[in-house]
Amino acid sequence: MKESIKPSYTLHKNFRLPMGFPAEKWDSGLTYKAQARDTFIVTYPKCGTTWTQHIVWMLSHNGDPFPVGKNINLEVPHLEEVGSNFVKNLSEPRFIKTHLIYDLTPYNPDSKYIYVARNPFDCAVSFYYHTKGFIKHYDFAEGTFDDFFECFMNGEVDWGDYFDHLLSWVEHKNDQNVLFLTYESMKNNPKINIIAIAKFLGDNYVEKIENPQIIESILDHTSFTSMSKNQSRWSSQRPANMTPFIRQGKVGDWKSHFSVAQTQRLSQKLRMRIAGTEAENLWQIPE
Ligand code: PPS
Repeated sequence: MKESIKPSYTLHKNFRLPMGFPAEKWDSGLTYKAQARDTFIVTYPKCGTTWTQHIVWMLSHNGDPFPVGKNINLEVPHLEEVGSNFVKNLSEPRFIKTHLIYDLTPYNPDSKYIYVARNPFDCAVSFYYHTKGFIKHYDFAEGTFDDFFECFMNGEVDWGDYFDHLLSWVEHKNDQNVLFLTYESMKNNPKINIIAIAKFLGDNYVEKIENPQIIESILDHTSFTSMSKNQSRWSSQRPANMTPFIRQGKVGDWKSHFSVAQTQRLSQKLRMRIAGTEAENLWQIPE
C-alpha cells in the first residue's frame, strides 16, 4: 500500500500556517482594532473569498474591473497575512479579507462582516488543489486527494477545522452587521447576491447598482469566465503543471473526486456537526 503524504505547515502557537506565511503578521493581524467603516470578507479557505473581494472592489469603483498588472490582495488585503499596520494604513472605507473564526476576528459593532460558506465537499476538493499547487507553501505536489481528505476530516489543515469555522459564524448568521451568503447561492443567482451585498454595504452602493451598466459590468467581470483571465490579479503564480487558482468554479465537482466511503464519512460528519444549528438548511447532504 502507498504511504500517505501530508502537507507541511509552519506550526505557530495552536495554528497551522502555510510555510513562508509571516507568523509575526499573523500575530499582528489578530490585534487589529476593527473600525466602523470596515467591511470584513470572511471565509474558510476556498469558499468564495476572491470572488467576493472582486465584487466589493467593483462596487466601490463604479463597476470598473480590477486592473491587470495589480494584485487585489494589496487593496482588499488578507488581514492575517499583512498584519495590522498595513490594514490601518488603507484609506476608508476598508475592505479586508480574513479566514479567521468568529472569536478571533476583530470585532466592532459598527463594522460589517460578509461571510461566505461553501459546502464542505467542494471546499475539500478546491483546498486539495490549492495545497498541491502552492508547492513552496505546502510541499505536497505528490499528494493525492485521499491523502488530503484525511487531513481535512481531522481539521489538520491551515486555518483549522472546516466545521469549527462554519459553526462559529453560523451562530452570528442573523446579527445585524453580518451578511451570510453561500457560494452555491452566488453561483445560482449572482445578481441577487450582488444586490444583497450592495444593500448590506449601504445606500451609496445601492445607488450604484441602480445604474444598469454598473450592475451588468459587475456581473460580467466577476463571472468565472472573466475571473479566469489574467489570474495574476488574484494570486501568486503556480507551476504550469498545476491547476490554476481560479480552477473549475463548479458546484458538485466533488463527485468526481470522492469515493463512496469518503462521501459517507463526510456526510455523516456534516450531519453530526450541524445538527440543531442554522447550518442544517444550507445544503442537501449526500447519502
Ligand atoms: S482562497 O485561497 O481561500 O482565497 O480561495 P477562494 O477565493 O476562497 O476560493 C477559490 C475557489 O473559488 C472559485 N472561484 C469562483 N467560482 C465561481 N465564480 C467566480 N467568479 C470565482 N472566482 C473564484 C475558484 O475557482 C476556487 O474554486 P474551485 O472549486 O477550486 O474552482
